[in-house]
Amino acid sequence: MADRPTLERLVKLNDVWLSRKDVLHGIKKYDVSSRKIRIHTDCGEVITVNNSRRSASARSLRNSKYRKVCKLCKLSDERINRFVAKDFYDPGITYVEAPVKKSAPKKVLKKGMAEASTVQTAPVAAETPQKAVSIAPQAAAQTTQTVSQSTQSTSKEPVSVSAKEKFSPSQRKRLEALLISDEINLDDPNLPPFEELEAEMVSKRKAELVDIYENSREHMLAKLERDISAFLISKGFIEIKSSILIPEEYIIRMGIDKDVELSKQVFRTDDGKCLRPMLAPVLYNYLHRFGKVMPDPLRIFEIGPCYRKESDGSSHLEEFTMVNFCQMGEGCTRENLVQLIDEFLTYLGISYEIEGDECMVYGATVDVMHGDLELSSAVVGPVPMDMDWGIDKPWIGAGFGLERLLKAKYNFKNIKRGSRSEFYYNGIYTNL
Ligand code: ATP
Ligand code: 9VF
Ligand code: MG
Repeated sequence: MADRPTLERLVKLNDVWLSRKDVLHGIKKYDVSSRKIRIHTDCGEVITVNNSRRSASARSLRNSKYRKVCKLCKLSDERINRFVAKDFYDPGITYVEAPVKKSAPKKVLKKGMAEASTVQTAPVAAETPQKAVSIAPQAAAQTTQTVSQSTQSTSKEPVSVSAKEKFSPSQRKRLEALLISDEINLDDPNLPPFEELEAEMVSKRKAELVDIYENSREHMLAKLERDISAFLISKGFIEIKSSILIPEEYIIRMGIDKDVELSKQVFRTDDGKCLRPMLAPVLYNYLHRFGKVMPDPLRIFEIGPCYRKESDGSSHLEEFTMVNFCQMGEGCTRENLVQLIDEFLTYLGISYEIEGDECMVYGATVDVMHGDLELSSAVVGPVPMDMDWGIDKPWIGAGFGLERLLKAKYNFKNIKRGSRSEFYYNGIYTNL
């Protein structure tokens, strides 16, 4: 028995098309991509369908049952008869028809429901210190605006059903994805019906995206990188851009042996290389090389993508952006490190607390926290590993995740909002 013919083959053989309402059309021409077929009918309609053997379109074409013939297509009797008689099929082949499954009806996902995320809370404008620069002024301004608008629009007659019943799980997911902050409480029983609320939020998000397009046109992650570079350069740090693909050997030289957790998180390529999980190895090499060239103290930094296999969702990305700044030589004290971190986070307008911690790479670390979120691990060297990198001077350094900084700044529930993504632009859901 042969497999069912593809939709593409059916279209080619039949030379006619059955609309959803079982109206028979002539096919003037059709285009095929790897996933879709676009049919141009003789009457001038253009229909795009999935190029699937199992689709409803494929099934109707195999069944040859039509309700009426399109008058505008002016189909000849011969074309219609050929379709009905199926005399183009190879009589030696029995085609398999898909058994009709009596399972639960397939859930039809509305646009964007599949990639829904979690609700966010409002940006941390209130705690922004005076010296702060704005990472993404639009996002903050828009959020504030939205809060006041939505307050007005929810002053409706109370609805008797409880909020839990009000939205189905998929409707809730869709609404959560559309929220940029906690501008709307989805448990509020006075909310309008789903369709109305969804339409209102979609139009706000569209307006915000258009506003970005007309005004700043800056991506919040890229803008943050630029702001951090400008800050560190102004503080005397030299900017580095090194390879993202690094020798796997560097991981081992960082003391991360095969049986260590971080080693299992490394994305390896098949030529003894890997995607860097951190910036430190190459920065070590720079300290060694520039240490021979530049005056003391030496200040260097790099900002760029890092990769780790992760399983925990809302604060971890597999592809994230790290800034690592470090100083070698004079003045490498804990006090100076903390002072630098304070100036850095004050400049970015992000509140923090300092905690002591331990890590397997450096031993004792100075962890920078925003609530429960680790923004950075910072270290006061020297450490024994320095020997393996040809470093014999004291150093201080800190590594911050940029997406975590955005999460803290805008109070995003999920780190994905500010990450490299096709689903979010500056925290705004893009599937509108
Ligand atoms: P965590 O314990 O939260 O997994 P970590 O201690 O493994 O983080 P470090 O190696 O100290 O992370 O990296 C320095 C900084 O880089 C972290 O403080 C964090 O801001 C950021 N970072 C690390 N891993 C990730 C990740 N998977 N996604 C986003 N940011 C990350
Ligand atoms: C602290 C975070 C080893 C002297 C070239 C710079 C640091 C930063 C730790 C980072 C890591 N270390 N993700 O080192 O600044 O390396 O684990 Si240097
Ligand atoms: Mg850490």
